[in-house]
Amino acid sequence: MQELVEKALTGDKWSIGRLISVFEDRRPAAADQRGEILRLLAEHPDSRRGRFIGMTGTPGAGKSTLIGELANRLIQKGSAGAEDSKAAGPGENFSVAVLAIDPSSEVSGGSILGDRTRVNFALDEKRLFFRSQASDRELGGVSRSTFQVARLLFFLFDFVLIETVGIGQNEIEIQYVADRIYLVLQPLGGDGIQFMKAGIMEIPDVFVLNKADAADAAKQSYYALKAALSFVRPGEEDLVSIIKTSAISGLGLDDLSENMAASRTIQPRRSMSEKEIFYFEKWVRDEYGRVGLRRLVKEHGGARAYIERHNGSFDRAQAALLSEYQNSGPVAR
Ligand SMILES: Nc1nc2c(ncn2[C@@H]2O[C@H](COP(=O)(O)OP(=O)(O)O)[C@@H](O)[C@H]2O)c(=O)[nH]1
Ligand SMILES: [Mg+2]
Repeated sequence: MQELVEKALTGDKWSIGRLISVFEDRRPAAADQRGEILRLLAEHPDSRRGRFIGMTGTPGAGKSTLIGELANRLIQKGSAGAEDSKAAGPGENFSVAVLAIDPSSEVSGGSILGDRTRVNFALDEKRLFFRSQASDRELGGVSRSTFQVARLLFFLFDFVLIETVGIGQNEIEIQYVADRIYLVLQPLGGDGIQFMKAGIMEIPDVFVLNKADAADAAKQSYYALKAALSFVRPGEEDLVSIIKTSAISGLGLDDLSENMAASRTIQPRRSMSEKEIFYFEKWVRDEYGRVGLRRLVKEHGGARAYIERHNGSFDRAQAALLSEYQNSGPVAR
């Protein structure tokens, strides 16, 4: 394990893949292994404390294409260093992991969305890592193991870009893991109205108007977006960042990657332990339903108390609950 961790920290893709498989493993024994891996990483002088960046928006808006461009730009940049000792050291460049929630099962037929190849990464580039996960439709779009894998990548990369698809529950949920959220819109996509309905306009830190190579359409959409914002986030419409981009012509990509690089030094929205409490609860709900969650609250005072009782370790708490519920079933006695 020690050796895998050492190698993963150098960017070795095979080792990272091996570690990821432990974080995607749903068997009880894997929880202990995860705890051990994270402990080794947390103590290691070379480990990072990455920022989670959510890239969200309707299928076809250009998220994957933009992510490819952004990732390749971010690894050319270095951190300022001093104020953030756990980022790339001075003179060192950023490292970037992309976690794409694969949409291929999203739409029946699916073919228009089978787009994992759209991100062109040099395979031997150690500062870039790409992983796609199948989305779990019935569980609200985000894969069960997205958060698990994200908490591993947190220690290995300066940025973890998470691409989520569609609009609905999964888009709302991204706010619990992402430190900064970019909503990618395409001109005249009618997205504004859709997003207003779904309550998504409240969430993004930055709006990205992509495909601005269609200049007139982009201009119209810009004003439509401003109008929508003045309605949904009154008083904020001049404060929220709107960046026009074209992944094709390159317009705005430097601005967008600067904006993203700057997020390396912002305070995360939620601490890792807050995120863990949210996802622990979600995990109990997914795995054991409301009955299981009710028992957690009734017998143990809820997710926060349960994790605290297990030395503040998400993984120990998970292993403990798995064996507890396995022995008696999730129904409270
Ligand atoms: N004209 C134009 N097309 C774009 C732009 N960005 C992406 N596309 C195209 O839009 C389609 C969908 O892009 P994709 O990145 O897969 O969107 P995603 O579903 O949001 O990940 C592809 O055919 C891209 O080539 C852009 O800025 N301008
Ligand atoms: Mg995509």
